[in-house]
Amino acid sequence: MASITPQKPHQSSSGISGTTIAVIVVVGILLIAGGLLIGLATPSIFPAQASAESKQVDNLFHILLVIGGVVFLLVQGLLVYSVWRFRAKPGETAEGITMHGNTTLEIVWTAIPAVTVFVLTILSWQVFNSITSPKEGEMTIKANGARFNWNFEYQMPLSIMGKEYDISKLPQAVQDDLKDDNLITLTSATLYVMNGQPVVMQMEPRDVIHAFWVPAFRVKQDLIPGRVTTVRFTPDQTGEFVLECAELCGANHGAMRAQVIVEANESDFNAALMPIMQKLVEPPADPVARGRQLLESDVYPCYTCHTLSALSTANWVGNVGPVLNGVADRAATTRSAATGQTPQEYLYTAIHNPTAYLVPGYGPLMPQLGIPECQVWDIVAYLSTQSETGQAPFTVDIPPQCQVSGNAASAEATAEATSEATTEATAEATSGAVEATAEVTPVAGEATAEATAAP
Ligand code: HEC
Ligand SMILES: [Cu+2]
Repeated sequence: MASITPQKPHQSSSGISGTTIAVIVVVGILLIAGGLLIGLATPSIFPAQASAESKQVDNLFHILLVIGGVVFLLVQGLLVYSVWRFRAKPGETAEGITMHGNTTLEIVWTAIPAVTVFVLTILSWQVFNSITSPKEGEMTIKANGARFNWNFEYQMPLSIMGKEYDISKLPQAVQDDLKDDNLITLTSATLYVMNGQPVVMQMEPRDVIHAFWVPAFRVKQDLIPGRVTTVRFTPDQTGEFVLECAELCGANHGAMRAQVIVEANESDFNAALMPIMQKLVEPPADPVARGRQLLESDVYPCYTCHTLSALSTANWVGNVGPVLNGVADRAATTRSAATGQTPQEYLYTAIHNPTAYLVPGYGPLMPQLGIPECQVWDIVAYLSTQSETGQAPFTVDIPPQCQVSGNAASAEATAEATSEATTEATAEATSGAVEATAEVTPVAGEATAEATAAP
């Protein structure tokens, strides 16, 4: 025991006795056992392991924790041992002994950490490479982060609705969206994914840096203004998890969360997105109702900055921007006087290009959210009803391309549907001068209809 203590500093390494070796071995075993114990005990406080990546990250973390545990016990053990072993005995007043270097010891305590760090580098690099590399058949989901919420964009075929539509009667915006790829862009405030389906998120912020973090998936990635960053994961457990912003981004950063729902299979996934598509393809004819529906969907972050009593049940209790109660009266009076705009123009600009005019007392904090034009008009229509009397003090002229006419869910079209599944159906939608050819991609086994445009 005494021989590992530096009482005989000139002792050569060849003079290590059998007892010393036994002590080193026993202490070594105790250290490793202690390290393993620390490594095993701590992760019980971890969140669920709900993705393929989470296993790899946790394994790596375990290895780090065990090594860290060994180092911790070694350093603290030596410290405690030395305090006890080399304490000043009663009556001892002499200086301590003088120590010189020990080459063997120095080589050993340099080599062991160097090898350890090298091995960890290789292990970390392997894990990093594996979780960031593209996976086969991965699904692309776009994510937008804006102070202080998230939204997610999906490209989905109309066929998830499970019924036929007369494409020429769909809202113009949906027809335009269908034109290029036959898919409809759905925007959701909840991140829906599928068990076992690899996902690549393509992410962009609307304002400052945010960070995508789903603790249960063990992946984290910054969203950087002016760039698209990606993060990949493969959920392997159904259930509900949390997405949090992991980059301090302003007053309500702590509220910048979203729900992540891992659906069991494709049909559950489609069913989850159906209500969102339904709002697009069968919107209420009244723009005020459409606007309200949109604001209540939490797809845009308005509620995190504004309070609006009429929508307080849909968490409109933010305190970063002006309270929007009575905003229609202000738009019709002080705001139009200050900007020289009509009330509807003022509201449109306040949402579409927020910094063009700043409400006195407020800074340029409201982001340009890239909201499609017709949706802005719907929001303007809804806000025009936010007056003292509850009556809109001015009318909002919804542009023709944003007006919603007939019911696109056509009973005739369903009746005409052929019962065999065809791979593609061509719908010739003639709308004014625009001729659109739409390909309808059916889900397996479903019939498609030939939708012919009304003249
Ligand atoms: C990050 C915080 C933030 C978000 C998100 C936000 N706003 Fe604002 N908003 C502000 C601030 C700050 C102002 C005042 C400064 C200005 O005029 O731009 C403001 C001003 C407004 C005004 C003018 C109010 C008035 O009294 O004239 C309207 C209308 C408005 N916002 C609507 C919206 C809508 C609709 C959304 C969602 C699509 C939204 N805001 C999202 C912070 C925000
Ligand atoms: Cu954030």
